[in-house]
Amino acid sequence: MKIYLNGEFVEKKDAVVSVFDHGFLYGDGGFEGIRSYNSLVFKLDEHLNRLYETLHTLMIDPKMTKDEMSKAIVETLKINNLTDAYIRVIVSRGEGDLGLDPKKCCGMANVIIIADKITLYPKELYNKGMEIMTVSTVRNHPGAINPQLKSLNYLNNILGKIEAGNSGYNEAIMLDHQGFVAECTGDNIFIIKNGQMSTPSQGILKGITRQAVLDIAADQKIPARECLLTRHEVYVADECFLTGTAAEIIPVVKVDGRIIGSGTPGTITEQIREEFHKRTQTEGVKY
Ligand code: PXG
Repeated sequence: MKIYLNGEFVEKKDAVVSVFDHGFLYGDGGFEGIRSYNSLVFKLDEHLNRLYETLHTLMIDPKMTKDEMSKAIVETLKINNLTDAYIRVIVSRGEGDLGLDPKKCCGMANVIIIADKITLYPKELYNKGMEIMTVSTVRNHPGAINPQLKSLNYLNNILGKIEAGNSGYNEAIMLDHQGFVAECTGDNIFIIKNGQMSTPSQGILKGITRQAVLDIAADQKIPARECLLTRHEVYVADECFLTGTAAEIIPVVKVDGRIIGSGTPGTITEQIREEFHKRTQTEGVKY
């Protein structure tokens, strides 16, 4: 496996950065998780826009244009002979001293691109649907670390994931600072009730897969809205599913012990999944 590290391709064992990197010391940096299918990078521009927005707020300069980053991603896929891959782009603050102050860092961000294969959940969960719970760990307050930042500080989500795992669940709903349903630890959430699709509007990472699903809904004339959602509305929904680059689209059939709809993946969920799959095979940046 060859890894892109600051403009060069190196073997996995040589892909190392300093222990003084503030990404390691403080989670000071940003990242993206991207997928390619059938030699097409899905929604590459959208992922790069989100990455550069995160870096803008963090005031980290990767010293690469989006175009150069895009080329580096494609090169990483080609050099590793991957037609279907999960791509992790990491931009960390770079080396500094042991203090917090980013001004004392060298100003040279570390840019890393790893391309590999992953499947997040067992295949049968996609067919049967998943059971999830709500965890007591609240999603970051938008005035603290805005959930829209895809920063290297993922402790909020990791604490949620640990809580879910301790109770035997793979994934969990996190509420926002006002008690509304926000999202899951690494996925956005959707419900469908009486033909109407809804997804939370606040306290979330604006998922690229979430937007792809909203676009499919618009094209297929399925009414869809971004709004505030309560747990009650999730419990009484006809269908529920999660979206994420890693997870793709996964049906949810039970939440906090409440059966959702018929307890099997819903028909609109399946319709959306099918179209999503079709688009991933035919849309994207060719390499
Ligand atoms: N919400 C959060 C908090 C995320 O981290 C999503 C939603 C989905 O966004 P996209 O753009 O991917 O549709 C994410 C992204 C993992 C893992 O191992 C998950 C993400 C990132 C990195 C790792 O579960 N999810």
